[in-house]
Amino acid sequence: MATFDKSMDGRLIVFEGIEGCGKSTQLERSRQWLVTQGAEVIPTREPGGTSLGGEIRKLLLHTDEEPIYDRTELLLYAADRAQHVEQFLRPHLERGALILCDRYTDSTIAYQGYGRGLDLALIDQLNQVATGGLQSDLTIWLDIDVEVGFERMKQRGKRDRIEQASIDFHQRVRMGFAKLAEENPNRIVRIDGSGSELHVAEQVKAAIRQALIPNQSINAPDLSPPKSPKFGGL
Ligand code: T5A
Repeated sequence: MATFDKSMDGRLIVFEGIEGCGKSTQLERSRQWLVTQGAEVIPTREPGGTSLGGEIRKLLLHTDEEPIYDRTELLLYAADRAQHVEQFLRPHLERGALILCDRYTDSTIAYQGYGRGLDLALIDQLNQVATGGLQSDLTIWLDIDVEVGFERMKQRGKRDRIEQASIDFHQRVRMGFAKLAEENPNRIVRIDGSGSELHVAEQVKAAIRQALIPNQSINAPDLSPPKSPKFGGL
């Protein structure tokens, strides 16, 4: 199994949360802001960050002719991730890019672990196999009430297979993210996603700044920017 080279220059920032939390909106806002700061920013997502992943995404979210069993679902997300890490994330990180990723390993723990009730140790192992140990440098968890997320998704129209799961399922998923944030305080930052887009964007910006500029907080992980001036001016 390939292992992650810790000397990579790039940075991986992940956006997580329940349905309708606003992560895609905030990822795009962050991308625009970071570009104006002179950073080379690459947006991507899971599932579906590669061509193969795009096919897996269709299977996962839009299959309604036959049931997808929980373990099948888990393996499909893992397959998407393995391809994404090897083909996309690792090469871009190696050449020093700043990647913004819509969902990553914590989604599997929250949805398939806490939501579906699959074994958390097994999911950790699978995440390890799929990523070769590649963790996010910063994960921004946009936290909102399940009802608020549902209301936003309702206004947006048709819902996919996972969005159609019960409210209890999504409550468990949210609890999963809360547990993950509690267990990984140096990697996961909780941001209240219920405010206006602009207000949330300001908080996201602050979290990214803190993560990319060294020594800003004694609790911040060591995310010193690479020697290249890629993240200068933040
Ligand atoms: N999944 C994924 C797993 O089960 N396991 C895994 O391992 C992985 C990786 C696909 C599904 O796959 C599951 C989780 C998902 O069910 P997805 O493509 O990320 O994942 O699907 P969604 O979570 O549904 O993502 P969306 O892009 O559809 O929703 P977002 O990103 O949560 O929200 P966003 O930004 O699109 O906003 C939703 C709506 O709210 C509005 C927006 O304009 C939009 O209409 N909005 C706001 N409204 C008011 N105030 C704000 N602050 C707002 N911010 C956004």
